[in-house]
Amino acid sequence: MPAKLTYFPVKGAAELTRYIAAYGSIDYEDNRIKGDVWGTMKATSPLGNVPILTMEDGSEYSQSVAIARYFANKAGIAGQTEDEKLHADMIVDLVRSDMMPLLVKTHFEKDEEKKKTMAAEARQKIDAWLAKVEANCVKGESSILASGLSWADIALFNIVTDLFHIVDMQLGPQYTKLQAVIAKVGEEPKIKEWIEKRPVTPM
Ligand SMILES: N[C@@H](CCC(=O)N[C@@H](CS)C(=O)NCC(=O)O)C(=O)O
Repeated sequence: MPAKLTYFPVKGAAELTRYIAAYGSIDYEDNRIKGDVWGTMKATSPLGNVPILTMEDGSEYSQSVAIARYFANKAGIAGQTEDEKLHADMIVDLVRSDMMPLLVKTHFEKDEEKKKTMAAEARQKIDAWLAKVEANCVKGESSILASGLSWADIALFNIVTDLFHIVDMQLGPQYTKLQAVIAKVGEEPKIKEWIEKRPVTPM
């Protein structure tokens, strides 16, 4: 029995793991639950939130980035050296801890005026980070790591292609290195196949 990834029926915090699993041909159960099911599961879940990874022996783990890193290690794309792993983690943390919360908070804001202000702030902050990543952090031809494709590239691809639309943002053409990274991930046959076959969801 493969490990089971439990999350809501959206891309959200689980999609990075789903991309990595697709890229690495890692077998897992993509368990998409509705809110009412979650209501009964929450109390006994490890940290009171999803995603949750349930192993064959029944043990459960939480935290989306920890789960994604586990899959990245299995797929051999966490980095080829300790220093590369640190570099990849740096980019994943930037995407997941700094960029993504700005987009998620904007998405859930109900006040339309506030939402516009939050979106503008998110665009400005994210763009400043992208400029830094473009200038300082792309070590390979079309990959963050010198050794080639890693989960850092996939994390960037995930936020640019699946979440930037929340704040009406695109990756600017001036970011030629990052454009190459995103294009490379998008051209990977297993990633393409996952995008074609995954459930269609707005987020
Ligand atoms: N830092 C955690 C955050 C997890 C989290 O906030 N999950 C949300 C969905 S994205 C959740 O479980 N919401 C329902 C709840 O808290 O009951 C992670 O990355 O896994």
